[in-house]
Amino acid sequence: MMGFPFIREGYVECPERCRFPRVRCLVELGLSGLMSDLVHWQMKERAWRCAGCRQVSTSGQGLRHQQEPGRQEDADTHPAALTDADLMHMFSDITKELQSQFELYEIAKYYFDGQGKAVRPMITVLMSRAINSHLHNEDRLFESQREVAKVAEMIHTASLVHDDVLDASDTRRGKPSVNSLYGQRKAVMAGDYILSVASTMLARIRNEEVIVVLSQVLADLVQGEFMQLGSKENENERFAHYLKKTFKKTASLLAYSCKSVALLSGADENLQEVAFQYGRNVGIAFQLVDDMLDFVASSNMMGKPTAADLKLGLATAPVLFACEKFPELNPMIMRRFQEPGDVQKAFEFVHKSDGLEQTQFLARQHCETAIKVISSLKASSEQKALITITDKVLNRMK
Ligand code: GRG
Repeated sequence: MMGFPFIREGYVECPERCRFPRVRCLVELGLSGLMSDLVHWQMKERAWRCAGCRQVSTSGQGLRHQQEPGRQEDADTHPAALTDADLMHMFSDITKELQSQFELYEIAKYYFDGQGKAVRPMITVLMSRAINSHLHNEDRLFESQREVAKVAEMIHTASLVHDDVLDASDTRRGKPSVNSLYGQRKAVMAGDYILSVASTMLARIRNEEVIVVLSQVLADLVQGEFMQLGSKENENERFAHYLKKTFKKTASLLAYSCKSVALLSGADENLQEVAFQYGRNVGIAFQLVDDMLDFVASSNMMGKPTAADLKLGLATAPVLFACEKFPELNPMIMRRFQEPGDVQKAFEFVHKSDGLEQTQFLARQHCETAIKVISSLKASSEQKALITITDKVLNRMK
């Protein structure tokens, strides 16, 4: 039996009778186009996604709510609950935009399956409503701002597709990567195609400043990836190089998406800067935590192998901090952990040092700065949710 995958979404009563009554029910109505085996199909037949905690149960039962330690979940300021209605059609809207010649469409829509965390569109929508509320006393979301949220997710996804080609990664989000399924040529073209459709959607917003601002992200992504190819000989310059790369590769998209929706709300330069700095700081913290998780989270959680960065020859914050205690790491960094045993030794040095704690501390500092800047906005549920998100960024496990 061969068919096209359709995801039908609807809101139903939570099977656990939770206090977040809106539970998204995803019912997959066909086999994935890969002639995947029936077992896989049955596993994915029903997935319940709670709007409150975003916990997913693929069996359709046993949904569990997880509260963060020491934090009372409040439905009024919960980031996912606040953005779920705005983003509920995002993936189907994006896949509609991607309609094309059959195979290109299949490949391009592969990651728009609701399995990503959708952090960028969520923050973009929250920022839109927080600024609209601050400026106009109404938290209505403009259609153009919703488009920016979609474009942000598409740029992110295209960069993931290209990243997996460059790193020859076999898995992404716990499933086979696009390149492993379709080969690198088709994957590169699918990434290009997602970007080109995103560019058209951006142009359709018809705001020249937003086009300029979001185009900068594309240049930054490529420059950030390029910077990652080289390490600085001089140890003092290494951390600055790493932070600059981190901004370009990860934070730029969040920073400029936030700035774009501020622009679309009619924000002046100061307010645009507030939005930009919030996105920049949360984005840097997000990447620092990502780099830390590479040393602590299990492969299952991350959907990719652990110590993947070391294996790729990359010295991230935990290693750079660990160098202070273990200068033996310096030559390993310069040879990109290529000698036998380098990866294992570097991994151990990081765990024997305070590199992970220092990375966490730096991420926390960036989150505190993000909270400080966003606190200058008029209080609203969305402004509070933007503060809550910093906590989620710091405590995330995947
Ligand atoms: C095609 C625009 C374009 C760029 C090419 C390859 C490249 C240049 C840039 C790489 C950018 C990249 C992949 C940065 C990593 C950012 C990051 C931390 C990704 C993981 O984000 P999550 O955890 O992913 O939000 P999910 O799976 O939840 O969507």
